[in-house]
Amino acid sequence: MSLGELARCAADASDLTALLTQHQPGGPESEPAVREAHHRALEALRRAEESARAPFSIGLVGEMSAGKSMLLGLLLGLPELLPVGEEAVTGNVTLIHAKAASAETGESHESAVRVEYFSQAQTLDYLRHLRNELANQAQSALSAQVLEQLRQLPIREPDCGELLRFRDTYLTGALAQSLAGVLQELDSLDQALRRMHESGLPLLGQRAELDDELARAAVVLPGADTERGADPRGHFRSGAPARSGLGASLSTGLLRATLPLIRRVVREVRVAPSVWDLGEFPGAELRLLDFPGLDSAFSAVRDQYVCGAELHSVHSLLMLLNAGGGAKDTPQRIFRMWRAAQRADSMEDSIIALISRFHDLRVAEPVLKSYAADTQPLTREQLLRGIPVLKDLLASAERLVTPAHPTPTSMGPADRVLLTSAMRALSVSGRHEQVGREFRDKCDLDVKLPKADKHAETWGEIGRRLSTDALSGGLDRMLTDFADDGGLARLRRRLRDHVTRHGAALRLDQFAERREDVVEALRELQTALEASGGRSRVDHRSDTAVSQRLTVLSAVWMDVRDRSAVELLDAHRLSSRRTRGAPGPSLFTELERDTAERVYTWPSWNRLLDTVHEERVDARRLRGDHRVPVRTDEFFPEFRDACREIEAAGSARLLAAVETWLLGHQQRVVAAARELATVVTPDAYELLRSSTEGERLAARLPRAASLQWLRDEAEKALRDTDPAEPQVDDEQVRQRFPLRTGHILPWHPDNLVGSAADASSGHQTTIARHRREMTAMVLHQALAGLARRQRLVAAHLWSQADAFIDDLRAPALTGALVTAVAGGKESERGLAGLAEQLSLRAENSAYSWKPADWDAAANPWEPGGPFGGQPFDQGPYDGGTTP
Ligand SMILES: Nc1nc2c(ncn2[C@@H]2O[C@H](COP(=O)(O)OP(=O)(O)OP(=O)(O)O)[C@@H](O)[C@H]2O)c(=O)[nH]1
Ligand SMILES: [Mg+2]
Repeated sequence: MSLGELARCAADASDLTALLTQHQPGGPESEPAVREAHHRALEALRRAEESARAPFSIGLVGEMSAGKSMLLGLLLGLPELLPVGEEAVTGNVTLIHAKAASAETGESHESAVRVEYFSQAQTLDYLRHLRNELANQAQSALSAQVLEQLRQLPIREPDCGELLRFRDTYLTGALAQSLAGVLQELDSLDQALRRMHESGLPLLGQRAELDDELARAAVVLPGADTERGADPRGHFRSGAPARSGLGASLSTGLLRATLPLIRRVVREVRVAPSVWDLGEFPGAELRLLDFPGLDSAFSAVRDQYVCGAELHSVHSLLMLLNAGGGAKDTPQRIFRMWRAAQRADSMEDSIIALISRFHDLRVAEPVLKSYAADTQPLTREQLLRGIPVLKDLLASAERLVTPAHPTPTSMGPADRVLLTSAMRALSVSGRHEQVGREFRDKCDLDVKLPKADKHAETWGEIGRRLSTDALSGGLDRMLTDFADDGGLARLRRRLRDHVTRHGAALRLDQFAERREDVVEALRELQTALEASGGRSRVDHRSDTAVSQRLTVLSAVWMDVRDRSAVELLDAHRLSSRRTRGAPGPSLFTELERDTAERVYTWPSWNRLLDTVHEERVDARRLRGDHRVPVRTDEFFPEFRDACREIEAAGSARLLAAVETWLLGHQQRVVAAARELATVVTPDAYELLRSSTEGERLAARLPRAASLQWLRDEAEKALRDTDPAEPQVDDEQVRQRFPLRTGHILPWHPDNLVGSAADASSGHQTTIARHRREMTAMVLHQALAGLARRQRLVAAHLWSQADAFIDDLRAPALTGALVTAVAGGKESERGLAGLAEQLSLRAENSAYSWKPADWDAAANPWEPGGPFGGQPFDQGPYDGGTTP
């Protein structure tokens, strides 16, 4: 399966959505079961389409303060993009839509930030999660009866009242202490809901544009803001976006107070190609998600809930192991959470493990120095024996990324473990020079950067000393890459390789579940429709027959439309008549001939020639008292009139050429229309016309079968826009006039040598040359006028044909034709017809629920197949025991 498959799934989802939207169950007659199933199906289709169209997404996860937020900002070239800080800072998920900025853009920048609140349904779900969490944690302390009461506690409104009353009655004293984590979350949620009600703003299900300060309030954990964490305000952006709508009513206080109701913050970022060329990813786009640290004492229950929900849509994980903290079990826990959220088999394939803040690795300075200084060859084995904390970290990182059953395309574990340091990256990129004072202080850059640089250099030395043989597992390169730039270039390359290699498969894996949901939902809708007696009197089987033919017809029209934009502009190719199927001379040739004929008949030429012949004028005898033969100016009126006439004639020639061109396409148009007529019979056509709306739709069909109306359009365009007198003013013509005025013809200094006879033939040659020049100029003028008209006609025909194609493809026409062909009226196409249409449409779509689609017959292991259904152990491949 490929990305093309995903595109098809998205398109099919969109088609089916259109079908369902067209047939809304409204009105009192529709049953609640149908309405619900309809709603669920639409929802499943929406999610499936979203998933199929979604760009590749990568989540950054790990324990708190592993450096996720900072690393993410640096990857995109915006170190201050996200709030960072020494203790748990991130309290909400941030989704970053990262797109490639244009090549001219020197810097990465952010273009918008918004907050998205939980919907009502999500809030209820979160409340149920808290209830179930309480029940699980209090299991051993409550009597079976009370526990059951808790489990059954109804949650129908976004309101904590019931749960709080239960807490006050049963969850007190020491039990309350042991449940403190969940109870605290319940309290925060209660306060958030109260605060929302007080504000009078219906926040649930809403999204709002924010500025930097508000965006910060929406992600930073309470308490982390003032004491900890750097304020990134405005250092990287030229002015915060203006807020409007709901965003304008939000305040920092309200966002902080309602943080438990926030689903996520979304940021749109344009990444400069000089930082990271996102053009290498499908769609030149990536989604990156910054998660809260998953071992924070502040908000563990909520974090896990929110992250669990978001992990669902993530294709791959960057799992950060904090080198400064040593190996922990948080990553394994996260992995389990992820596995629970996804269903794919080889999840390890889609994890990249980063040993982050690597320069903070706890190794005594002298030990490190001794390895760097030693001149003996060094093996991985020796290094890890001397630095066990690195050995442990590498081992736990490799475990994370090693699939139990590696596939041939899996990257080796060594390819998916990286050493990184945001500090080193910041230092090498030089961006620390641009960050704000506050950020610098809070991240303690003045102390951390030099330390990072020093350690990086030492590690770089060690990397260069390490042996490069297979046993080193690439550790030498990992270390030197880390030393070079904090490992970011290596990370970006790995991500690109990863997406190239696994992108399509991972996205399809994830999509598979959404597809199943759709199939299930459509099947339920089908059942509900049939159970409600929803059978229409119209047989919608004609649907396919009609739409297929309409598609062919509009394809032919599209071809005419597209060719008109090119071919009608080519005067060398257009011709105004056809003789016995072959095109006559081109418009260009015709015009050339017209012009030559016209110019050659000017009386002035004869006068000139007569002068040369009869009077045998010899220029040498020309004196001031001699009669001046012909002046150049005398040719001007003839030249001007010829320009006007030839240009005016161009209009008629062009129209004739357009007509011929259209006739060349007529046959295909008629053939496609005839094909449609095999299903839209005269009876069906009459039925279609029997209503006002139908009449209007029916009017399109005769047009679709003939190009005559386009010819009339071309004529109209020429008539309406061409002025009666061609716009050739004297001044313009004068500029084109090829002879210098005020001279006499045909005396040319070259002809003054030789005899009188020589002079005469020389004069004739000059006359011929003048005539050619004159012809060329008139032709030039005529072609310029013709080109203007060609553009006009081509543009007009293109837009007329385009609008007409839209009409042909409009679902209204298809729908009306289907109904008419099936012998019904438009009014019968309500919900009743949906059951049939649904089953027909789904049959050919990516969401078919018919088992036939799986092609069971082609399964070679089925009885009767080429392998005759033999069990493996009886076949020729029985484990090598066959001689
Ligand atoms: N020494 C060092 N400090 C780092 C590095 N990366 C981040 N930090 C610091 O570590 C602290 C935590 O960084 P964050 O990016 O907020 O970490 P996080 O994983 O997002 O933390 P939470 O969101 O709170 O879980 C900040 O003070 C950073 O300045 C690094 O590579 N080296
Ligand atoms: Mg963070």
